[in-house]
Amino acid sequence: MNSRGSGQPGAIRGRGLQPRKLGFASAGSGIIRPILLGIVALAAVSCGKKGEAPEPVYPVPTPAQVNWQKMETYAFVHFGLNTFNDLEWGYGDTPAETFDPTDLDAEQWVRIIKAAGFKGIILTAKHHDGFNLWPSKYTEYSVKNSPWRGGKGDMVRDLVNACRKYGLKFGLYLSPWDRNHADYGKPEYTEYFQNQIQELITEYCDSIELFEYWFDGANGGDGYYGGAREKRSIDPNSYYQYERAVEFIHSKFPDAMIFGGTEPTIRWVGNEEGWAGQTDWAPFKPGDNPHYGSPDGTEWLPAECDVSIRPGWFYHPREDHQVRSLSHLVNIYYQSVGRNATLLMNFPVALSGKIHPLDSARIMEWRRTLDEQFETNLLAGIKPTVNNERGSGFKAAYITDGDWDSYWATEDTVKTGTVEFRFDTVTPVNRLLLQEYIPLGQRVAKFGVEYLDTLGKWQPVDTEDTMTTVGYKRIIRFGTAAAKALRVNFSESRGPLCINNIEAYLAPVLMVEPSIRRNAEGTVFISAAPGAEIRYTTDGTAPTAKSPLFREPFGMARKGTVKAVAVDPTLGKVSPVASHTFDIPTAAFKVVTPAGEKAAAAFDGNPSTAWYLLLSKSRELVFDLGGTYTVTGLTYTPDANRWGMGPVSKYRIFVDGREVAYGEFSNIKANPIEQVVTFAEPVRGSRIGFVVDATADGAASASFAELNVLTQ
Ligand code: FUL
Repeated sequence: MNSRGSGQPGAIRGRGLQPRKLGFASAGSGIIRPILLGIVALAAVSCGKKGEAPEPVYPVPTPAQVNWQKMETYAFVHFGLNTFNDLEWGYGDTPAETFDPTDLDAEQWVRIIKAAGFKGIILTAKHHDGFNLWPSKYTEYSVKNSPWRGGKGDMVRDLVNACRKYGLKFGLYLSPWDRNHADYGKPEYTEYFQNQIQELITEYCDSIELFEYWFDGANGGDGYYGGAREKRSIDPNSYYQYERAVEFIHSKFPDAMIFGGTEPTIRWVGNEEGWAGQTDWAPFKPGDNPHYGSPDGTEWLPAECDVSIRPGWFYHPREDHQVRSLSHLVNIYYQSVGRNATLLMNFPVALSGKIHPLDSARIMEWRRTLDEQFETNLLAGIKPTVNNERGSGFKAAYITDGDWDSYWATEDTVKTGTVEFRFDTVTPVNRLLLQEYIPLGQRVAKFGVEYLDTLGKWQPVDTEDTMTTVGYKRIIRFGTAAAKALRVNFSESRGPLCINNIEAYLAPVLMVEPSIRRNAEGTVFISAAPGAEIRYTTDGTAPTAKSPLFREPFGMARKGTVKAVAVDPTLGKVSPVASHTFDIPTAAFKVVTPAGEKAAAAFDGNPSTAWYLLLSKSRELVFDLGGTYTVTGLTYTPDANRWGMGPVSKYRIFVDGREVAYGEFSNIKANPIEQVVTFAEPVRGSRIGFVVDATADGAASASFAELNVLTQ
């Protein structure tokens, strides 16, 4: 999550998921309660079936943890002083007066988030900078001292009202670390922190269900601290008195999930990219890798994948072109919800106080795509055959009856099993969704999936997914199989199998246009969404589903245009056309100045790599073309990675020492994309000079992700 993690062995860096007091230590209600609840829940489960339900395989979830996991996806909103100061972590001295959204509309957030299928919203009520989005009675550093609505605004209240109006669950993020507060690090701050938790819970959540409280794990360090401007460190396990906070939260909202702190009921997955391990156990013990958990975990701590729809958590205009792609966001769904975790998707609310249109458009594309991919359950109503049944109360038919609480179970001595689904006709299929009945614990440790092909032979599905754990939900993607039947072989489990749901789908291939690139050697690479065929042309004509099939990278060390489409081989759908015009290959380019530099990353055809020109060494990059050409211009791409720097803003260009162009890339800081310079007239030459007169951010080095020449 961040470099400020506790860093202690076994602790979860940056999230403060400290080794929790295990067993029945005097941990207060924090630990005993979930276990007691879990036992009560199990009693209900086991008495509700004919015959005996399998013994639970501990640890097991509380009913509240089960209901939370059933939410599957919910939203994060980062909004505050950082938004108006282009920051991710405010130092604590940012003037409250800079908080001034022009058109704040929490209902717009809620409408978009609900329409995209998310079940709740967690708001950063106070981030590390200490600025409060509600007019707290405990501090002046809040919206009440901002120009927004003349100091009468209340962001938390607006969002609670919007959530209540549209039926969305509400969650609170309250950064324990406060870089503004003069008393941070002293006992007085702990009281302030506790008071604010109580203030938010009692005065804002009286009319809405609080589903999650988020204690950020970033802790301690340098900050403004009322003007002290110093470094302050604390022991998060004791200083914030999390047990006290959780006791209060659960006194009002017993089912609220706690993220972070010393009494968590869920765990951070361990990254900010939105993926859980392919093997992902909800059972967890201190020292486990949070991406995976472990089968001998002592507590039920399911993983939460938090990720932002853009590179940053807060809004930055320069990231408008970096909203995650549709295929990336779809992949995040499969790698979080499809791997026994939940997805907490962040929306950095823009300067207006609304979710940016690019973000809302992309997340609605995501929603439509997922609805398409999971439109028709091909196993609905099919009664599977199994190798073993525990009795009529746990029969195989429960796997496809659509009732989450009915499940197939094997006898106590049977920890492996095969479930077979027969189709009436040959059925194309490429997704399998499996669920375990987690109130009895997480069991499956390994499984396999086969299909009966048209020749009557069982074949393993063609997948890159590792088929180990299942848990609440596991979704396997595989090459479209023409199946007469499907078979799941559960080969390892921690106890008798308890499978409550299996579904299968034919997900259409994602019809996003392919990406085309060429490396320095002139080799062309084309990629598209999984399962797509790629059809392409190299003569500039528009490709169709009948154009040549792209099977492997091919050489094109010449000028030319490659066009490509993705084709769904089952449904015949064709994506929009991708097109890339390549000029002379860069393999022959040789850097002359700075001497000794190769600047390979500037000429490798891969915009995600970049070379930096140290301006104190040389303000000019001179390179030889390896031949004489009629040059008409060039293209320049700065380093556009999240922490990329040094985009060139002012430049001059020379051909064989003669200045042929100069100018500025005026919006390059906000939009660091490929820039095209066209010369007033074509120039014959063999040596290009690119002089950096300024970088947009004043960096000491200028970044070159790509540099190409345009020739006649
Ligand atoms: C991290 C914070 O430091 C980030 O700013 C962000 O709030 C993320 C969700 O959690 O610990």
